[in-house]
Amino acid sequence: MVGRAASETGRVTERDADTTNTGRGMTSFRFIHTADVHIDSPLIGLTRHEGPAAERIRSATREAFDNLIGQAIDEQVAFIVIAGDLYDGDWRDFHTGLFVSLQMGRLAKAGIQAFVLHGNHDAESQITKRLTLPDNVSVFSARKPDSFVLDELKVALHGQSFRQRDVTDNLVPGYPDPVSGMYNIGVLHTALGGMAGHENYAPCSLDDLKAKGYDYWALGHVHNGHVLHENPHVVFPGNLQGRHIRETGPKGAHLVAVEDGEITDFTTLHCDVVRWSRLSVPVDDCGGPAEVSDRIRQSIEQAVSAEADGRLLACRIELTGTSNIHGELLASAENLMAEAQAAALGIGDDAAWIERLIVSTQPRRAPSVSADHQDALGDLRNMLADAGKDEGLLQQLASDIGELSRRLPTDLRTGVEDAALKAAIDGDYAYVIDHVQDYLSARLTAPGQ
Ligand SMILES: [Mn+2]
Repeated sequence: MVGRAASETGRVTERDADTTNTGRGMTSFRFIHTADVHIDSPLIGLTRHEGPAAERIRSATREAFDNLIGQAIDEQVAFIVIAGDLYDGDWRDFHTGLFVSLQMGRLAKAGIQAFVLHGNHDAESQITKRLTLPDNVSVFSARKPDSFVLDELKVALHGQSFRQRDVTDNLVPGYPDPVSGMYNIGVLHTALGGMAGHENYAPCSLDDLKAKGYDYWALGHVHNGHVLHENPHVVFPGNLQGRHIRETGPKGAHLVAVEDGEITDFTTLHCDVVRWSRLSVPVDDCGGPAEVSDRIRQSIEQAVSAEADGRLLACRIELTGTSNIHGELLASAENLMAEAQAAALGIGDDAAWIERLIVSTQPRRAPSVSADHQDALGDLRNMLADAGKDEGLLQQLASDIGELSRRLPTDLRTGVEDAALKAAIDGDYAYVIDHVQDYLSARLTAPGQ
């Protein structure tokens, strides 16, 4: 079966010397490459939501992994590779580890090996609780680059787990030379040269990877799937299950078929049980909120049939366009959100769930307001305009908001899309005050106010 190259089956270099130069053997096998499973990742912002859809989202990372294991068994793959961040962080209790033991046990029963590498989220220093995993699971060492050899399949896997969260060295030069006569798979958790929205851990270049002489680089860390190169293959599978609105679209793992050292089939297995989607709903020609609600409902229904493929579709709705009722929309955002939720529930069978509704329309013309209103609004505008130049106030905001935003996790800080929030985090308080002015004006001039 599998041998850790340095112990049970002799050092890689010795094996290398033993191998007569016959090239790769005539073997064929299939394996699954996955990464960034983030099991039991806490879903930020979900606490205020209830109901079956929210429950579904809470358990989604587990269900997606359960799907993956099921597909590995159905496809009778030889092994699976998990290229980092199987766990999201330290386990709250042993349930997370027990769930993984259960899934690995399913693989063991089907005669499937699993090769696990730890990334920044599940680095040695991050995980304090441990469980002994079944024998079919091999974990790459965090001390030094490690190799595992599958003799019958003529496969060698090389990798190094993260010892601590912030690995800033290029790990690739330390990885061993390819074992000749074998199919060499490099397993690495890396941000490569620094991909947008990802901490630049274990940086390396595509050229470093290509030059190593391996056949396949099973990468992890970047949550958007990319095939960066073919022959040798350099692949980020993306995460297995989207966890929030910045992780939209289908998510899954790759099924790779290799015959005589060549990839003959490379497919994507969609394992996600919840799919995230941004729905941009143009409302330019809507004369009132009822029409807007209709438009929202149509948009949800279309997206469910076009994108969800039977899964729960978690939607962020953004109302766009130039509108005669811009102020009214801003003022009734809560109501529109409830209408959107009602429309989602109306489709039935947990087909859709609304994460948020954002009013991003622009006013078509200046709102007409009474003279009294105009005076009061004028005062407010002047006050706010002065506020933007008030050093004392700006300093107060810098201290209060600055303190809050420094406490936010990096991925939240870098992922903010709301313009006012982003300005607040970036320390542009004059913009924040300006934005408050637009919002207050719209609220105060909306009908019924
Ligand atoms: Mn990572």
